[in-house]
Amino acid sequence: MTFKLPKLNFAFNALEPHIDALTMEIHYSKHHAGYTNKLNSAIEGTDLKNKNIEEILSAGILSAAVRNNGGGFYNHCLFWDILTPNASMPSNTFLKVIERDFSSFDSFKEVFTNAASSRFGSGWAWLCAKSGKLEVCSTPNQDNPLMKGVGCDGTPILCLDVWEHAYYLNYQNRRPDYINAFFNVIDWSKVEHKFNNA
Ligand code: MN3
Repeated sequence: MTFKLPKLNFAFNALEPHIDALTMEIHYSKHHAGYTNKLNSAIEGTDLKNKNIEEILSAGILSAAVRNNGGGFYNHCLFWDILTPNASMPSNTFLKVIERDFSSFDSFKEVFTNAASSRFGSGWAWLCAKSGKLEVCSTPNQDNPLMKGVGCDGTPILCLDVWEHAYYLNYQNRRPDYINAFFNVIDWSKVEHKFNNA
């Protein structure tokens, strides 16, 4: 298939002040578009052309071009999907799942924040569903839990981009401030929906 940049559910400036409009615009229309176009070039004329993105990423040994651009395509699709200008807390039902697996929402927040802040260099922090349970992990570069051997598995249901391109214009070196702001723009109903479908 030919992969397409998904439509954003919000305007570039809708997540301000947590994520600024210029960062959103460049991130979506340059970075994500770039991964999408390069993924399409990388799979052209190969067997991967018949597969969906989940099948491609979980296929095993991937070329650097497919791994980096396929990961970049998938990761940003999930990231945009779980962001919203109308954030709220998790539902009572999902809060119970979070409390069961992390003891409290605050301690989930702490575990996720640690994963995102301790990722050296560029990468992602993840919340995954694995056998009905929640797990947090992180990956380097554009790797993700669908890939084999990344030390992180399960079905991704929430993610945070900690590449500098995701925050540097507004936060410069202050990655912890960006991570903290992220909690103000999470669409928990989407995350819960993805958990239930995992
Ligand atoms: Mn990015």
